[in-house]
Amino acid sequence: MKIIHTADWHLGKNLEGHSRLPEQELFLKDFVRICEREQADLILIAGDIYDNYNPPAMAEQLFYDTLKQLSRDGACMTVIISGNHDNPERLTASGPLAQEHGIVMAGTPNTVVPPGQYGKNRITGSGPGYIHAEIAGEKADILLVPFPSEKRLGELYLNAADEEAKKAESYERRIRLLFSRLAEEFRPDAIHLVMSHLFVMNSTGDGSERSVQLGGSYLLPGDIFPEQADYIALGHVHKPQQVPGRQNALYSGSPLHYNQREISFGNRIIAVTAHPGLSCQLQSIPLPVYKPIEIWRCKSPEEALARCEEHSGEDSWVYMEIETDHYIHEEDIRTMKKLKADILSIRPVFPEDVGSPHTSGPMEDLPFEVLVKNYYKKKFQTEMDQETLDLLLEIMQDEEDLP
Ligand SMILES: [Mn+2]
Repeated sequence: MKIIHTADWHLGKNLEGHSRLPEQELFLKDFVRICEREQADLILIAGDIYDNYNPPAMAEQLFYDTLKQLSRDGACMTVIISGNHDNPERLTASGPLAQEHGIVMAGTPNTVVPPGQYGKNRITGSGPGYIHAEIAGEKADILLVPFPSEKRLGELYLNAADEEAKKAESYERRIRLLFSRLAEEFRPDAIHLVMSHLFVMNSTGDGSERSVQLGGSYLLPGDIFPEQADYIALGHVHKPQQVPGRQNALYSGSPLHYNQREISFGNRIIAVTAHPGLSCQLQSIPLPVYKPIEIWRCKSPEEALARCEEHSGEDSWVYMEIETDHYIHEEDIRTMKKLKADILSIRPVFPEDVGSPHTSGPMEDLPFEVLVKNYYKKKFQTEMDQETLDLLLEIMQDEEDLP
């Protein structure tokens, strides 16, 4: 069976108020082409289809058009789970209509997908959080764990008059219990798949899910997934990566760079060849950059103007940082924007800021220590003494070490 794994499309997402739908449309066309070329039997979309609870109508239309094409008249099954950005009810509202196109949708961890014919394939059995499918003559069991927020996880156990579940009070222990129970649904002669949208520890920086990282309780260890799984398709982290210590657990990453912190890595989708009882073969399929996000650091307003003229024909998003000793004239700003479309911001960098950590990159990339020192200096006009800094770092460390 050929499986294609993708996630974090964030359809309808803006960049500084500019729509990314034209780029997303280009990606979706490529995606349909790739799935057809690979003759995908099963497509897994691991959450954050949309960027928010009320996506623009255009984004929904794009999504439905794409799903219909992916179906190849019902030959291919597509399984979709919701991420933290999706509205589970809205995402899955079209479920009954989508069934004939082989589309399976799960909004929350307690979703029960009805068994039956899905296009040319079948779901032969199901329960909360899993399906038993027959796809292209092979059996596949898929555990479906859409974004398991505290609340949704709570609902899952609400009616369970079950001492073990109630005792599993910590988030991590409850998720672990959930996965180990669901793994009991794996049949010995089927391909064992897991889909989820969550944050596993050691996944490295992408920026877009920063609040979740800081939320602490949502961080999970990489060994949380069932041992028996042949492939684990994850969403949530935008940088493609493997879960440390778990070769077959991957974040496919998002198809586009969604902010300037994401431009350092390439976007991709994952192709998986799987058969019951055999280990999976993974292949990474790179995606083009449809419209790059660039940071232009210019030594003067004149250089900035020249650069705008030189690159006026290029289709890119640009953040400009311009070294200057005076505010940049309105007229120059207008000229720059006229010469080069899609300048997202123009930031003057004054002599006193040159070389300071603030200008070396986005603030979020700086170590905590540097941020604190900068803040302290700004606030009190004096350097923070080492003792105070050490104390603060110690407290932060203790916080991180909490179970
Ligand atoms: Mn997410």
